[in-house]
Amino acid sequence: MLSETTRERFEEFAALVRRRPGRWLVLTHDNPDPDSIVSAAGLAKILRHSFKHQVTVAYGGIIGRAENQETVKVLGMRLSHARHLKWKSYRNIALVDAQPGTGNNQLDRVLPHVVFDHHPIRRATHKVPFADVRTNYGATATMIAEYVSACGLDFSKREATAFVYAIRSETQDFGREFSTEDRVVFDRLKPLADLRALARIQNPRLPRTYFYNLHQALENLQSSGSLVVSHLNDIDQPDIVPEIADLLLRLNGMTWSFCTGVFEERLYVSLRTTNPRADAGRLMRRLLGRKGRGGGHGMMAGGWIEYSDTRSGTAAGLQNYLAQRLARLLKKKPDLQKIDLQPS
Ligand SMILES: [Mn+2]
Repeated sequence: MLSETTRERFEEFAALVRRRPGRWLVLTHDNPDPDSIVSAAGLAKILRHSFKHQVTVAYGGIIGRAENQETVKVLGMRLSHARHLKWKSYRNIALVDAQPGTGNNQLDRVLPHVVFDHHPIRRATHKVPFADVRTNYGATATMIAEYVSACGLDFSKREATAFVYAIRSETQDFGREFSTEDRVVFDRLKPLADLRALARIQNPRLPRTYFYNLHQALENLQSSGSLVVSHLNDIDQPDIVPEIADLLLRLNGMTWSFCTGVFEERLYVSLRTTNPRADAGRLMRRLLGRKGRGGGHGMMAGGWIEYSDTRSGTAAGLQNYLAQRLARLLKKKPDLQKIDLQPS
């Protein structure tokens, strides 16, 4: 389950790690998803077991979704919040499932020493001493699993379970972008996984706020042609926004979905499409402009913008403005119509 590229890149990675003594910080992106969490756990395992380094795994934002909390539990991993870190005590920093300069992680002006990611490459990443960015991979976890194998390390039942879930959720059960390598790693780890634990991650207990937000999203549906939009006012964790966007894309007749939600000072946004030839990440950056931060892949993208910083001034104003602007960018009528779900 080792691609030729990984075999070569691993030697380079190993050489860099050997050259850099001292403690390592492995950082996920903010509000980490299973791909980011599992990639961080895998990289920490490599640094600890194959290179005998001390490692702290940390994240920014919130681990919001119940599925993601279960993933952390299954791995039994220790995760620190970035706000509690003593940054000076880490000589080395690795960033997984993200890149510097994207605004979706805690490394504002600091350049990491190592980057593993599968999003389109950013300019700042070219300055990173070791970066392995493979945009054809469906999941960063796939790449990390290959590195774990390159080290000759085995996967525990729990690790196999978490990797399988990460690949599955990141590719939406292989219904979204993925490569042969994702399939190879998935097929190899699936027989090692704990199916009950996997079921527990996939169907976790959910807090009441989840249903409250879902209800709100369904009450606020709008559309213009094959674009479906929904806005959430008060969310208690930003991860609900991409989750609703995924759900809305399943509505018959829709090819684009857009969801927004207000959290603290920011408006979080998520964009999804069924069109495999689209560039949702680029569209997202055009949509948010210079005031926002965002990006993504071909069929999925996300970002945020501080609403007080915009001409709209209010969250609701910005929500309407962005939905109309998106409709225009997609060459659809900017006057979105409310969707009535009641059967006629
Ligand atoms: Mn990812």
